[in-house]
Amino acid sequence: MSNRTFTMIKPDAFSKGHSGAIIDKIQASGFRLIALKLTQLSKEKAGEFYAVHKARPFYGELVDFMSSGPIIAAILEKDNAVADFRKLIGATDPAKAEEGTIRKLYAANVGENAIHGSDSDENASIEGAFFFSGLEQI
Ligand code: FUP
Repeated sequence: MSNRTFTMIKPDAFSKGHSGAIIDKIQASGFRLIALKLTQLSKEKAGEFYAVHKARPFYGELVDFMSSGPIIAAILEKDNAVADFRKLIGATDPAKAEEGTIRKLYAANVGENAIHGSDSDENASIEGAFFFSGLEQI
């Protein structure tokens, strides 16, 4: 699955009405939509998704934020998907993100940073399967 990545439009960007513009930008950058859904994470599910950050001081806020409202989860396909998508979304902290990146355009701060992008092929596969089943068919 090295040509696929996983993304979430986070509750901040969704509630501000940026989802359409963000999906446009993703598609205009050459990513194809493989799977997409509007959903909301429970606190428990958000905690599970971000379990790798459990020991970090921001974990509680991160779980509260990620379960605070609807998100859009999607699987995307493109050559070099993981690295190219990380470049498209920009640095975790929007203040450090390059001009034109999704976080620079739409994120308020490091906690509420508009969008998620998997950081490895392995995590793209794990995270996609967290939200979507039947992936072997698509
Ligand atoms: P990224 O891979 O860019 O999403 O960043 P990380 O995996 O390092 O962090 C995951 C999420 O934790 C971020 F999207 C937001 C949150 N976070 C904070 O709230 N504060 C921090 O200092 C770092 C991350």
